[in-house]
Amino acid sequence: MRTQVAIIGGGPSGLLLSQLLHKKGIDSVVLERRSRDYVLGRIRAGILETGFVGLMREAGVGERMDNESYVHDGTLISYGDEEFEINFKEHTGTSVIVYGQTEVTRDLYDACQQDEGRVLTEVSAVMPHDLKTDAPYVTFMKDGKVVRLDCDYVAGCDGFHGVSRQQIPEDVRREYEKTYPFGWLGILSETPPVHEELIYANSERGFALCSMRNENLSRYYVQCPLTDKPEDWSDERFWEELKQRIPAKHAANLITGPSIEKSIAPLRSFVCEPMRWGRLFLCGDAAHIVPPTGAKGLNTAASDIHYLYHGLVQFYEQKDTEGLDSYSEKALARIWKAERFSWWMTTLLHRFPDQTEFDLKIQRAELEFLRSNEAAQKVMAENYVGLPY
Ligand code: RFL
Ligand code: PHB
Repeated sequence: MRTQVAIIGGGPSGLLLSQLLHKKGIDSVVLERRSRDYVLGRIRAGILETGFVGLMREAGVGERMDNESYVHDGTLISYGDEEFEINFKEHTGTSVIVYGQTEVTRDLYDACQQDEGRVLTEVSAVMPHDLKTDAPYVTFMKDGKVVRLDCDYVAGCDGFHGVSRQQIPEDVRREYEKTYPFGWLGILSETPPVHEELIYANSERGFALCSMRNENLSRYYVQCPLTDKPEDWSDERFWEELKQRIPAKHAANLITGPSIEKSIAPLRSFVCEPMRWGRLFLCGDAAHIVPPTGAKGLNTAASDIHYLYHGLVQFYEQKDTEGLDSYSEKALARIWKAERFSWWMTTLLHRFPDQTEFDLKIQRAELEFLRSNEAAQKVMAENYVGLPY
């Protein structure tokens, strides 16, 4: 088999890249080790920046998103019973939208799978080869047979646990990592959201987040110890804990119901440098992870795809490799700023096991400064809606 761009991983990064290239007449094949239903069953991000929205439209898959998403002009931040709003629209002129990763991935699968053979699911033993030559290829197993896919370039979109990053030799690859001593327990429930905007809550019992997918589907999170298991948390225990972490006036309005999904995710900051090695380009979670507090995971994946897509178009249309040559540098410059913002929001809003009384006073002072200072609010708003590509 031959294609122009072999894409390892059929999550949002890989599918978005494939669909954007397709619109420009550039061939790609996506190799995904799971089934489509498995990928669509993963409940993850919910907030999309306008940059992401623009890419979905450019890929020709923006219609359902434009009809069914919800525009959010701001967010609430609370500490104890105190709360304040950060108005994104006022400070930046832009907003974010709520449209779940599940929906993004579904729209992309529907578009990509219109082309027979562009997305191959349930493949195994995926392995890129000869990445430092002009003739790289990827081998994999499909239906019990070994297949060879020749290509010009390989996009490593296979998430944090994929094979792509490991292809960069250890003496070239540098990895920067910070783990946090807690996780997020998240639930999805078919109940109306407690408030029209998201609520990021700092409380003495730990962080909580009230988010949503639509008017009858809510997504809530509470900070929990890494040793906890979802089975330790009955729905009742979850709701009781959430109520104690958000301001009383919202707790009084909270409509509870059975959870339809419950999972715990650890929090991590991680960056791999460089993001290019020979003909391999890493994108999204394959190259970097942020804690979810700033809602940047999926959005940083999208900015990588933006840079790589433009680099590939420049190569195929003008035989110019400038965009590909500067990919790693451009992508990393934006990533590190998103890493900083996600780390900052995580530090501002969570309880850390080793926090001293002094640390707590500083955290409180920072919240009060943000509450009262327009410049600080503008900085937060600019980062939250997404820095320019
Ligand atoms: P993904 O979504 O992990 O997709 C990678 C795909 O590659 C496949 N794969 C392979 N395929 C072939 N061969 C191999 N060897 C392969 N190894 C892996 C996988 O099956 C998968 O389909 O990465 P991508 O596309 O870069 O997208 C990134 C986003 O998914 C991610 O940044 C966000 O979901 C992060 N994230 C969250 N971000 C937010 O902004 N808000 C959230 O609330 C939020 N919650 C989450 C999250 C990530 C989580 N993970 C990764 C554990 C919750 C969780 C649990
Ligand atoms: C979500 O709705 O899942 C969500 C929203 C905002 C975040 C993280 C997750 O910061």
